[in-house]
Amino acid sequence: MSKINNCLTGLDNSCIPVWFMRQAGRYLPEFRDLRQRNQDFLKLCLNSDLATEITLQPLNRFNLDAAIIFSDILIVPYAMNQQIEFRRYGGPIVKEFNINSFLKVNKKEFYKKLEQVYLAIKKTRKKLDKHKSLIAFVGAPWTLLIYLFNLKKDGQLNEKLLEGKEDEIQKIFLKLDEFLKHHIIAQKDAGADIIQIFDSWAGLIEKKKLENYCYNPNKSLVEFCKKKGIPVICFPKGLKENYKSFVDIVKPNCISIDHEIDPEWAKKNLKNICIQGGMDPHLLLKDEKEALGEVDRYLNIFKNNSYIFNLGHGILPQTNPDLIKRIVSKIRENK
Ligand code: 1CP
Repeated sequence: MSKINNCLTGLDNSCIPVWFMRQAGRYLPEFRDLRQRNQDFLKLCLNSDLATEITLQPLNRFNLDAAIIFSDILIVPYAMNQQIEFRRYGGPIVKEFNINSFLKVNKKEFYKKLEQVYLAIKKTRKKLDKHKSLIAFVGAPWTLLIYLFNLKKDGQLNEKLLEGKEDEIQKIFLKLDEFLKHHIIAQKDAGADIIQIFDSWAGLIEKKKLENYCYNPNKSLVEFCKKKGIPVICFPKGLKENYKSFVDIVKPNCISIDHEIDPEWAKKNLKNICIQGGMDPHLLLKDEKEALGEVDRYLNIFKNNSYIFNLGHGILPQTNPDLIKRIVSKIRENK
């Protein structure tokens, strides 16, 4: 059993495992090099050999406890008949969401469109040390809706686009729930050990809609994972003090905190659960001493907890890979 799986299931809290969100990505020269030669991001995700190679790039450099499969949360809407454009800057967009083709999605065709993702998981699992976890993931329905409806404008919610769409949203959420579960189980069957659910835009939901748009959809996916025996990590980014209700209601095996959450508050308020992450990725752009000091702070606060070291969001492209190496060494020395 891997260290992270032991940590998630409460079997062993004697060590602090480590991995990073966006550990495969633009801060690595070998990724930039490969990306330069492969301009189409979607094709890259759907090429099992290249996706395997990218997934393993950070593990070839650093002594991490997990690989996270190189893919994207928007691969699911893609397989649900939507046209996705991965822009070089500004992130991905869905070109004219087509609800008819979305609701008509066929399970067999869905799997067929994603077969390279499952093959990449299979190939990665084969090459990965058996003590290391392979993390697969899905986007939560709300975060996917952000892209389906193009709801985000300069980091803010364009609320007008949601007006009068309650019924449509419920239909979309139901369909997403069904197909996200198909994607979860297919990733598990291909060899993934853990599922992380990214609700990266949970912070944009108004409080009275949290139950419908965040807690309930996450809970349905978490209960499914638990029923299937798959350890599950949730990352409802931006929820602030509502992280507590999220944990109480959704009950994942592990909760990934973002960098707005005070780790002392998390330790006190997020009970009976493994905690992951928290450190501000921007601190990795400052001087090394300050960054390593902050790593120490997290290790100290969570020394008697079930804790997985990670950041409060993905590694930024400007990060120096040598610093990642030093952080990993520091965590290894911390017995
Ligand atoms: O141009 C490039 O090289 C592409 C940049 C990139 C990468 C490396 C994108 C476009 N996606 C990815 C891979 C990716 N996406 C992974 C790989 C595994 C790893 O972490 O190493 C994962 C887990 C994701 C998940 C993802 N995609 C999320 C959830 C996590 C998060 O960052 O909050 C989200 C919101 C996306 C959408 C997306 N895809 C790509 C970008 C730049 C974005 C964010 C855009 C935005 O801010 O709206």
